[in-house]
This record gives sequence, C-alpha cells and structure tokens, in this order.
Amino acid sequence: MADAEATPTTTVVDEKAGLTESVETPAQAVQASTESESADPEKVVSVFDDASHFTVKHPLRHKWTLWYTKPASAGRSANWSDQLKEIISFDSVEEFWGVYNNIPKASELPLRSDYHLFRTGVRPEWEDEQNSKGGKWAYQCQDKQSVDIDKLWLNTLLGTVGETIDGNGKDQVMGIVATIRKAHYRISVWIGSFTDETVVRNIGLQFKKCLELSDKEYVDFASHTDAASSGSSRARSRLQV
Ligand code: MGP
Repeated sequence: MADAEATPTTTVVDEKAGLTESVETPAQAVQASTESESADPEKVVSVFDDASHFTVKHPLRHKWTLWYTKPASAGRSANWSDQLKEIISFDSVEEFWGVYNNIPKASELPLRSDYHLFRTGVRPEWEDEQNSKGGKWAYQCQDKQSVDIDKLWLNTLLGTVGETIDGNGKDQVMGIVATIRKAHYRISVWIGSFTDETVVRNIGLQFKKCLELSDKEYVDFASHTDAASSGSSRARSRLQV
C-alpha cells in the first residue's frame, strides 16, 4: 500500500476502444500511448491524446519572419537598416501562436517602433527586389484611443498567415507592418506588384474586411516607388477602398 502511495498511478484512457488501464508513471503512460498509436496507425493524434508530448504541426503555406524596428534616437532615415532587427521565423500554426503569445502586444510597444511580419527571404524594405515593384495598403488611425490596435494587428496577422488576405489565391502579399507613433497607429499590407489592379483591389477589400472597418472608413494604396522617391511612407494614395 505504501509503495502504491509513493508511486502515483496514471490512468490512460483509450477513447476509441473505450478502455481504461492503469500504469505507474507518466513515462509509462507515454509508452502505452505510443504503443496504442503504433497498434492503430489510422488513429488521428490530437492534442487531447497527450498534451505535454503533442508534436503535430499544421504547416502554413509560407514561412514567415518577424522583424522589429526599435525606436530611433534621432533621424530614422539615416540608419533605417540598422534599426531593423530580425526576431524569429516560423512555418506552422503552432509556432505562430508560440511566437504571438510570447512577445509584447502591439499596444505595449514603445512609440516610434514597428512590428513587421514578412515572408522569410523578403526584407521589410522598399529596396528588397520582391517589394520594389509593389506598394502597400494602409489603414492609419489618428484617434488612437478609439481603436483596439491589438485586435486590428491580430486580425491582420491571422488574415495574412492564414491567407484570408491573399487576393483570391494570387499570392502577392509580401508582409504586414504595425507602426506605432505618437500621433497615429498604422497597419499596412505590402504587395509584391500592382500590375493587376483587380488583385490589388481585392487584397485591399480583404484587408478592410479583416479590420472590420465601417463603410465610412477607408484603406489607401500607395506605391513603394512613390514612398522611396518622396522619402516618406505617406506617399500619395493611388487607390482607396
Ligand atoms: P515609416 O516608419 O514607414 O513611417 O517611415 P512614419 O514614421 O509614419 O513616417 P512617415 O513620415 O514616413 O510617414 C519613417 C521613415 O523611415 C521614412 O521616412 C524613411 O526615411 C524610413 N523608411 C521607412 N521604410 C519603410 C523604409 C524603407 O523601406 N527603406 C528605407 N531606406 N527607409 C525607410
């Protein structure tokens, strides 16, 4: 009896067979579960089988890299590239949540900083050759108190990695940016090319829907060439939806 108390038993439930068996330790429980899996290769393994040893990953279509721009001490344009820091890459749903749940929320970032989530291999810059012929849709909000920036950013993240914002399968979204400034928040969706206006417009509409904007609110599209030549992200709007 004393032995039984010193070594707590674990109950393993085989839901499919409707059986319950007792084993002595967590390690034995894992082994028992592995044996039952190999006995039935058709069995679908889910997180409910063994949460602490669950290793199944649901792949994303693209691998994504999170970047962070730390606040510039003075004039950002002089050393834009130096301020851009690569944080981490991921390519599965599970890793996405692992990253999201362990970084500060957009609302917790200091003023003059940015999050950038871009396809791995694409730098979040106008100059990158996969961005240079494109542009960005942007939603800018001056009244910061009136918006839930964390919700807007999460919706945009999910719409991007989950491909709700993809121009109906045209695969043109290179990345997204959350811009935290004293006077405004801005969320942008960067597109690789604007040669097909229908695709660009569809991405804008999908982005707007993700943000759950009203009919009286708009997102604007500007080209990276215009931004680079004016030296400002506030280049003239070419489209609005
Ligand atoms: P920003 O951070 O995108 O917008 O650009 P912000 O702070 O709202 O300011 P705005 O006045 O430009 O709207 C801030 C500055 O960073 C720009 O004016 C550029 O000098 C620089 N910058 C931003 N981006 C995205 C790039 C880029 O891709 N390449 C280079 N070289 N500089 C950039």
